[in-house]
Amino acid sequence: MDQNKNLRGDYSHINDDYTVAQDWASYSAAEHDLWRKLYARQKAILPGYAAPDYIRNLEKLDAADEIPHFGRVSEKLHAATGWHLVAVPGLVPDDVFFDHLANRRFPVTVWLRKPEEIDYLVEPDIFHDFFGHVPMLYDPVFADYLAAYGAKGPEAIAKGGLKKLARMYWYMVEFGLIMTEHGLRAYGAGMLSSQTETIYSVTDPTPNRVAFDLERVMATDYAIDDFQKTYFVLTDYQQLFDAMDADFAAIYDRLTHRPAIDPSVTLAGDQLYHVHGDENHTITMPSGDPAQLRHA
Ligand code: HBI
Ligand code: FE
Repeated sequence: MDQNKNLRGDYSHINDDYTVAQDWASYSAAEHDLWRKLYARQKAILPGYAAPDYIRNLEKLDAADEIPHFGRVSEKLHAATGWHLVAVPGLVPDDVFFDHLANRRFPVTVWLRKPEEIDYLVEPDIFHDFFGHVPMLYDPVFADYLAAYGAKGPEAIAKGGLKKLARMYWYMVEFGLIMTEHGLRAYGAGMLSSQTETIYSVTDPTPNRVAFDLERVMATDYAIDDFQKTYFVLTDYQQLFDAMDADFAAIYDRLTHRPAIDPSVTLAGDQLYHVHGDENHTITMPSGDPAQLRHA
């Protein structure tokens, strides 16, 4: 219990698996107002920057008018991809988190940020967890990937690979980009719950954009308090599911003896996407062919 002492949520009534009651009736009118404001503001910037699958699935959630009721959402979500939402007071220990994912239970924080935190907060709140993460749980391939990813938890903990496994979550669940026929799009929860990073991640020439490679992701460090210096790019979500077949223990062994890669650099072996930053959002693909990005 003391490991939760400096966390914001109320951990005094948690179950063994760190779940709590959502207590939906306890949300105030002001909190529902703030939810609507956050939702509308974020939704407005999605076209042309967020992945089309994410936008379509967000609409299915029908969560614009009030703070969502996890039980009602879980009924629809479970019918679609077998996932449930479970209410938690905030961050939970890694082993607990992985076990929830492996069993298709997505932990969603119950508290909402304060109005003065509308642009940034340190710990994930219900808006980050729900608006950022839950839509992708409707995507059958991504939903299967995330359960398979969770099942990798015990091995990572046993083999000292936790940090490497966590990088996979950070880069491919929180900050993932996908290349679509219309160009780069954001599907990661960390960008999609942030007004500024959604646009930055798709259009700014500054960060590195590296084609997804499991070992490269697991080797790459990250900072939690600023925009990412490196994003990894999928061509489809199936790549994530297929990557779960790799020998993670062998990767952990190989990486143990190597220093982490600084996200501000690229390596000779990287397949890079180059965003030119012009008004047409031209992108040079790893193959070298220029591609035209059109805003949806
Ligand atoms: N707990 N509730 C919650 N939500 C998270 O996203 C979360 C967590 N605990 C650990 C964690 N994420 C990361 O360390 C993952 O990479 C494991
Ligand atoms: Fe998150």
